[in-house]
Amino acid sequence: MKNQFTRRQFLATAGAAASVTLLSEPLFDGASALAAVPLVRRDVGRMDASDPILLAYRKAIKAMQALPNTNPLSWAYQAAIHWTTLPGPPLTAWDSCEHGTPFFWSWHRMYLYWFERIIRKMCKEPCWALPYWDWAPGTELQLPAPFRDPASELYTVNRNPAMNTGAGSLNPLAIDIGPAFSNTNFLTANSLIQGPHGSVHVEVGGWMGSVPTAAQDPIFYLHHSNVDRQWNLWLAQGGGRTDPLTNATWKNKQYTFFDQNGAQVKMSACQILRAAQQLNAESSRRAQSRARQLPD
Ligand SMILES: [Cu+2]
Repeated sequence: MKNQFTRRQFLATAGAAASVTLLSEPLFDGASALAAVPLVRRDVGRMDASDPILLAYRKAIKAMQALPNTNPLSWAYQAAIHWTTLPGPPLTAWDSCEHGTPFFWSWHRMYLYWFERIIRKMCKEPCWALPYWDWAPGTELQLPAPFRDPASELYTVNRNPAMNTGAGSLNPLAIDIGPAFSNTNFLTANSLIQGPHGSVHVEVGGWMGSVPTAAQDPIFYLHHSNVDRQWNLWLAQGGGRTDPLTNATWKNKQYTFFDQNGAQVKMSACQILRAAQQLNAESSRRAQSRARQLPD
């Protein structure tokens, strides 16, 4: 089962070593008067295929697919940062996903952080935010309909055919998030959530069913947007649930990504712990710069 998603654990290795530049701008802006225009990650189950967010995502995918694999902003390169089957020695940051480790939630949050910025740039929609696929027992068990249209950039034939026709749906028993949510220890919950997460991968199948190909499927990012949301929902339950801030290794281990300009950046978990505020800080910055660009 090497390279196949299972319900629990996936392989992981260190990413390729490389020299990188440090982030040059702060990630936290704090409150702003313009934060009244919040940037929100929305539920894809409440969107139809003509939703501007999905149209913009399609536009970005198309633009990224047109770039060569060696360009960090290309669809193939971004997917390869998770893991890849592309031939040749891995390029910077390829094959770096964390599964079966304490860094599962945090690494994937960093990955989405930069992916979201790249999509904004590629679709030229500064207020774009990644939707989430709210899979959980009793919610959205079918693959979201806009991802099942063969004419769309959101579609790939490389899935379980029944999921692609809409005839198939996720097995509620396999995607039970209850055990992860009821546990109050971060590292245990971070481990347990990988079970239902892996089941979604397996049941969507095709590219999604295998670590080296999973991130080529456009639904991957909405799936992980939901996993990311689950981290916040887990914390919001309280009862002693906290991020492991006393664990220096967990907080400070650095990973390499690329920003929206294709420049290497390093990031660690302690930089992405205020997800909602960071999304809104971004919105404020964008709104301000948009206002400055308006002709009158
Ligand atoms: Cu995953």
